[in-house]
Amino acid sequence: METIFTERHKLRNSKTELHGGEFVEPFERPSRAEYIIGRVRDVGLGSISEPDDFGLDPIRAIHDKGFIDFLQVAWDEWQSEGFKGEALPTVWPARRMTQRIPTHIEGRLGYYALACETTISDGTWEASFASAQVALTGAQRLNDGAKAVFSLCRPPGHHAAIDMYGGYCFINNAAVAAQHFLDTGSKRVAILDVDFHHGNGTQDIFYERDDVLFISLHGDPLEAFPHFLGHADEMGIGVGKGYTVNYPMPPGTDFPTWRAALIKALAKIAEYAPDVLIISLGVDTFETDPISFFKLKSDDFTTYGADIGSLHLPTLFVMEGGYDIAEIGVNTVNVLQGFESVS
Ligand code: SP5
Ligand code: ZN
Repeated sequence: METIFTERHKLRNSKTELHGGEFVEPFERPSRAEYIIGRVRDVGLGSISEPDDFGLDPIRAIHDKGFIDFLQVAWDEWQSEGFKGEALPTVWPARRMTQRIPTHIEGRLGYYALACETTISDGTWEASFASAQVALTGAQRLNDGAKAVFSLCRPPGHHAAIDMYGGYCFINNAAVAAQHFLDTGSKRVAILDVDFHHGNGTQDIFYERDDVLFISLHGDPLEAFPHFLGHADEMGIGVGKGYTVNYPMPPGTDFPTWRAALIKALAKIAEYAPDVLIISLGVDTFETDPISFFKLKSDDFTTYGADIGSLHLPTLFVMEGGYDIAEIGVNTVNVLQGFESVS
């Protein structure tokens, strides 16, 4: 399997994450991608290629224009205020307040943020843009005939909504790839999100559409980030009704339970018969992930990779989360090797 990767991910190198009331080194850090690409090389998964440049249009096809404009200037405007730390919001358009977009950067941060653990720092836009190009290049490889491709995106994307960033995500790479498929001939796309966290951004983007089936397996939002989306009764609206499917699961969920949900999800995907399948691949379901509560072991990733491969669909793997950094390479590549073992 070919991997799409660029060192430009390192431009996202924020120094701070708000965690437990303290500023800590971010869990989402550059070494994550280095461990993954290292493992891709060690096992000889396949060739590693730089992304092509598809520009801003495919990103604007998913995200709000004002939001994308904001991401491009936020760090500079924040710095112009003379602030010493990284950019994060301190105020939101909360219940019974207006949704008018402020002019001051502090107000705009609150308007466009869905969470404040994620700071905006120098290079964040550049890395996010490059990450989207990695996803787009993987999608184009499938269009050109590849059976499966690994887009080693960083920063991740699945929490980024139409006009909101957060949860370490700025541009929704999987959604941008899905729209690219639709704009280049696909009629139906399925996105299966196996990251520990609910893919609230992807759900938001496709909630009223029937050309993208979105299925997510995740920690119950009553107990886990993003806390305000991802319940089992969210199923889409309008023509999108039935095209969003959520499998929230409780703390301590082990692989047999998780896999039972996966098998149900795979059956729904097979029934939908998409032209292409996108996997939002987060490995923060691992038993020793520092911020998550599922109990998957390294071998389980191989097993479920094979389960996904048994669908025999053209498949684009888009990297999302995973924070046990020492094991992130093994767990991620196990999924890809499991997938290949049945293809
Ligand atoms: C892409 C992705 O995986 N984003 C995840 C963002 C999660 N950010 C907030 C995490 C809050 C974690 N609280 C954990 C308490 C552990 N005891
Ligand atoms: Zn996650």
